[in-house]
Amino acid sequence: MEFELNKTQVLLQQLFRKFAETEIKPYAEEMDETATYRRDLIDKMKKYGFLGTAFPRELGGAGAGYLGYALCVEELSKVDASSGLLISVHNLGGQAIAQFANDEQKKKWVTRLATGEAIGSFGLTEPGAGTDAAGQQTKAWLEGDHYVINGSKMFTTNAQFSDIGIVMAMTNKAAGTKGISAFIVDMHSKGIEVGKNIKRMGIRAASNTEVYYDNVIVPKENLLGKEGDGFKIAMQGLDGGRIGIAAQALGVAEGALNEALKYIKERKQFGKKISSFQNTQFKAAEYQTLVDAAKLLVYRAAWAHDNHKPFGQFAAMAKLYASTIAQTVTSGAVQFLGGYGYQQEYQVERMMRDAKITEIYEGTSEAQKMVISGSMKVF
Ligand code: COS
Repeated sequence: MEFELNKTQVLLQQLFRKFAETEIKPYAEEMDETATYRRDLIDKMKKYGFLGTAFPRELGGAGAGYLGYALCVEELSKVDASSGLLISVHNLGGQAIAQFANDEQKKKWVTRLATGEAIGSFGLTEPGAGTDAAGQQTKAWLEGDHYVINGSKMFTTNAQFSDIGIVMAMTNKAAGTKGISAFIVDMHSKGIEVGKNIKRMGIRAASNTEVYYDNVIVPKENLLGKEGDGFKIAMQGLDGGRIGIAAQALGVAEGALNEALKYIKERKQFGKKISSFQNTQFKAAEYQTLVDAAKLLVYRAAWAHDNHKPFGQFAAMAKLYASTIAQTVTSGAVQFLGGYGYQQEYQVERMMRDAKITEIYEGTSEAQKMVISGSMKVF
């Protein structure tokens, strides 16, 4: 059993960390405050190939697998959860397409996602279909050589930047989950309207909006798999996506702990550095243990993915646990900083707000428990 990253992974980790510290961190507070993601940062991440970390080399990606991708999301999320999310949802949409695309579709769509030329998104959630993802109201029907998509999707991350999306729609309502189909959609198509960025508690710099599909014409050849494969494509996509969100939660927790550790070594009370109090040391020890346990779960899920082993349950466990400890650690970091921790100027306040969403999106903690218990094959 190997508990260490290999040389390439260590180099990648260093690259992601340096980029996060020098390019993203200086803007994290401003992007949170203005609720706007900087386009120049997206361009830089494209240039460095971050968007293609997990995509295979033959399609134009970096070929670093899900472990490389988890390292990317983790390192960026240490300084800014919205940056980690951008990469993660691009990968969620792109990999769901890559996994089920035929050769033509790979050539036409996946290579653009793998090189970062195009930004990806994932359209499943609707105003009335959240945890019950099967309750799709968006419809698609075939008319000659094309499908027509009509409906709306809620909370679409990357919507304002997205060029290529995977969109799920009902093609046969009577067939339930087997009546849902998945389409590759050019997000600049006529009839697509991207709503306003939704005001929210955390990940404020991210683009996350409702998207309306008003009789959007999609060529027949953009159907992924067969009609009716959409639910399974979405669920398998989310199995992989959850590794990204788990890595994001882990990164946020580590980022908050790093900030707190810096602070306690400087802050003095009762004539001593507060790091010298055993209460502080014991709390730090608890948080470090939680972070390390989450890291093992996240890396195990990524490793299982990369080694073609069943990974859905591992991904759900990693997301459930990492998102839970992210609440404890970010809240504890704010507590370490006391009144300063509650101020916007110190980053732990943003990190505590950012952590909450990791218990909600790409499946709530309750949905993760459904996946985990379902895989236990005893209920
Ligand atoms: N991979 C492949 N197939 C899967 C699957 C997976 N991970 N999960 C479910 N399926 C298949 C099942 O095998 C079943 O197929 P059969 O009918 O052939 O047996 C079918 O899909 C329906 O599965 P199930 O009955 O378990 O579906 P439910 O409607 O009960 O949904 C949950 C189960 C709640 C776990 C699922 O809807 C879910 O994950 N919800 C959360 C959605 C989410 O993460 N949303 C955020 C999206 S971000 S935009």
